[in-house]
Amino acid sequence: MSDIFGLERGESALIIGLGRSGLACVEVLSQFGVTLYATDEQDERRLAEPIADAARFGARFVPPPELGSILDAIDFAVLSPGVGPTSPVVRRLYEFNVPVLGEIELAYRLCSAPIIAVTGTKGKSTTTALVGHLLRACGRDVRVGGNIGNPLIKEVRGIGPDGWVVAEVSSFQLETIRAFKPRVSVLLNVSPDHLDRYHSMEEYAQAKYRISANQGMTDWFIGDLDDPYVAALDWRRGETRVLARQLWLSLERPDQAAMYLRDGTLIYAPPLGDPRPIPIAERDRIPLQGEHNLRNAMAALLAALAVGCEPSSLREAVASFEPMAHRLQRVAEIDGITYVDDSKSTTPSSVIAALRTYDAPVVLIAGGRAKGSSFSPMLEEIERRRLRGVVAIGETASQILAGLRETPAVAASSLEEAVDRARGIAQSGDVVLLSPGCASFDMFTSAEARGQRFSAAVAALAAPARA
Ligand code: UMA
Repeated sequence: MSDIFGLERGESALIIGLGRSGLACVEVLSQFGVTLYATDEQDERRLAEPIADAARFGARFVPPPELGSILDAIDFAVLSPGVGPTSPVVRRLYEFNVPVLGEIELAYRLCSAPIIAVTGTKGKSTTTALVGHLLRACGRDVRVGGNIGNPLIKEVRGIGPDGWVVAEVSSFQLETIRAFKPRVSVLLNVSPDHLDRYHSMEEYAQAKYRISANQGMTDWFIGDLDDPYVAALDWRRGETRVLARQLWLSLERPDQAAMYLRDGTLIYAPPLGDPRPIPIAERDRIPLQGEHNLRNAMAALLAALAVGCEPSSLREAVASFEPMAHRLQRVAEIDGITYVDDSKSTTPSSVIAALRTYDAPVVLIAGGRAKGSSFSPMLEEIERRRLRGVVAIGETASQILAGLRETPAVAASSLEEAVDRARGIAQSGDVVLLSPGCASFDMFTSAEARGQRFSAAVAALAAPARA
């Protein structure tokens, strides 16, 4: 690119991956008069629809084996987050020294509003949505996008410097940032995930740390002091990687935190100006369940405070937040049994967080496609908490069954059968919890589709009782 912060008519770009991010880039770049090519490593016969969508914006599809014919003419390439750095197409681009950017980086370069970026293994979407909600309630013009589902590049268009963009960013997206410099970065937690893409936890954590890589001393970094991978960035340890001003939340070390819990109330200790602690909100009025969600709320509140929201307006704002679908979402109570959809739980550690939310006996429905994380901590938690039972589904069902000694566990070949079996095991007062701890792609098109099927199966349980 001739100017790293601009796009010039007549430049040529290759879009890699024709999913949501790729198609959004095609649409936006077409408005800048960029000559567009697109490629995708999936079987071309299954790409008819996205190829046609891209063509509507003038992008020509080039199958990966034919890329050699255009690479000399490409000024830059835009990589979809799902395409890993070792993919054959990406290696090819590196050989030709073509600059490779991610969609987040491109969005940043086209954005005139300051950005609040949120990452972490768990809780990213809830925190991102809550930050957006808090800022809106405080009267700000806000756009929310990124890994949460709607590509950021489509949200940053049409918002001015007085507005705010709240971006959920994944480790995949952070791999390909260059200049991306959020005004506020939030790192919630780092626990094993995507170890089918990263060689080690260290490598995964390094990708997450990139969220603050370009921040300066007038920016803000928000982190959870109780998470060892995040706390490793604390300036008090002599760590100098994060230049931004740091705001820490903690439930364990209130004396070192800018936000902590005291007698059921979240307290803010301002790092600048009058240092007297300010009560922000009572724990009971935050409509999110579980300790992990309390931490998400604390991070979101710190982000809102960092950008100047009045403490007094945040109390009501946080209380009016509506929890997101497929995240510990209570979908029904039938015969005294509560059914909870936590389909967005795709790592073993999010299953642990979900189990810790409930005091009542739980029947857990878990399993799906593994993402490289060890199941041991999750299985230990299941045994330790003496669950009423486990119904295992998907590709990892036999692995889950084999790992349990004390807990009654059965397999089911469909989600409908799993719900039926869970109903048979559960007693009045119990919770039937779908918290798979795995990706959904072995049985469903997405975690959302899995959650919807769960709700439908639960609704079907209720139907005969109504008839
Ligand atoms: N493809 C290749 N080669 C590959 C892999 C994929 O050509 O090696 C092609 C596929 O054939 C497909 C396209 O790339 O046509 C898909 O691209 P993608 O996987 O990047 O998916 P998008 O639809 O663009 O969605 C992405 C994010 N997906 C991933 O990071 C895997 C979405 O996050 C995000 O919501 C969306 O951009 C908008 O920003 C989803 C996700 O699972 C929710 N994220 C992971 C997570 O949360 O753990 C990181």
